[in-house]
Amino acid sequence: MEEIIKKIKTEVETFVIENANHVEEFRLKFISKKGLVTELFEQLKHLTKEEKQKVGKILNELKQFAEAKFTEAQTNVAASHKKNSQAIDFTLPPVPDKTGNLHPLTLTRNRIIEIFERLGFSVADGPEIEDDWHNFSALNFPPNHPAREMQDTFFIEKNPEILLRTHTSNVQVRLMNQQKPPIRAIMPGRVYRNEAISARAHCFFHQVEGLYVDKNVGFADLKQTLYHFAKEMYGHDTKIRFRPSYFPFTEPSAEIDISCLICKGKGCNVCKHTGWVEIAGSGMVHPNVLRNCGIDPEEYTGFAFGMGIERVTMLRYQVNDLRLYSENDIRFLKQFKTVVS
Ligand code: 2U9
Repeated sequence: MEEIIKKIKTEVETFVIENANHVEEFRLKFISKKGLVTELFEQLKHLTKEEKQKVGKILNELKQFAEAKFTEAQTNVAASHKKNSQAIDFTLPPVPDKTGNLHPLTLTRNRIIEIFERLGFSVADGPEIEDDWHNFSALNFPPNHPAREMQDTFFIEKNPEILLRTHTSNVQVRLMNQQKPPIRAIMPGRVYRNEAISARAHCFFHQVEGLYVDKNVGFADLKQTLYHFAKEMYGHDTKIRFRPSYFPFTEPSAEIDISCLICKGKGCNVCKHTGWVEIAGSGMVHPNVLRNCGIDPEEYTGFAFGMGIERVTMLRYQVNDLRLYSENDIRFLKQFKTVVS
């Protein structure tokens, strides 16, 4: 009988179980009521007491061995069935698209760059931590001039000459120092102001400034360039107007308004019933600024402009709170998903 037990043990060991059918075949063959192992227990009654003790022990071991193999196979087959059915269940709803998207300010900045690049403007970059000269003095802000108060910023305590730039004009100063005209470039970047955070103000925001310096550059060039920009950015029926203004670094200076996109100039809450909304500041580069940057104002003239990217984005997408841009709220950000082919 020991020989038979040995033979059946080998059969149990070599029985290949790959699916639920095999599990059931194994159960029927070895451990069911009519299975081989159960049958061997029946045979025990024909043995002597001593033989029964000896053979019973190995038979019990065989039973435990077969049952353990059965339980393990049952678990494995169930797990692989679950895995396979998940992989091939085409009736399930599609897994939501988890790809990210560009920030609305990046979308606007890219669009602005696209428009100006087609007019021959290059893109220039410079430091956000700047010295007083490149941020203020070179731009014709004399020390203690009230215009500095309007652009209060964050200073480095150990050295008040170093500050966080209040506009990207520092890049223009650096560019003019490095390069001879003609210069035609735009400067997108982050800027800082000492402001309490609210829906309408923030301690940092983003700007795009532009500069065109060459021989015979006039106010008409400025007007036409920004008119073209407004039409490309806001639609071809957009109207534009220039209002006289003051900036230390330009003379003459003008604020630029476009006809309200919401009411098309009729008057609404967005344009405070004027029919116009402000989009940028601009002007002819002040001769002092050209001189400070090593350019002869008798030979060259230039125009410059600046706009807030948050403001352009607000008008584009009707965003009414500046804080939304930096809170990283996915419910806000995912609305700007663009289809990328
Ligand atoms: C140099 C010479 C001239 C850049 C200019 C403005 C007018 C302007 C504001 C728009 C909204 C800043 O973001 S904002 O708050 N900017 O009104 N910026 S002209 O003029 C320059 C710059 C550099 C060397």
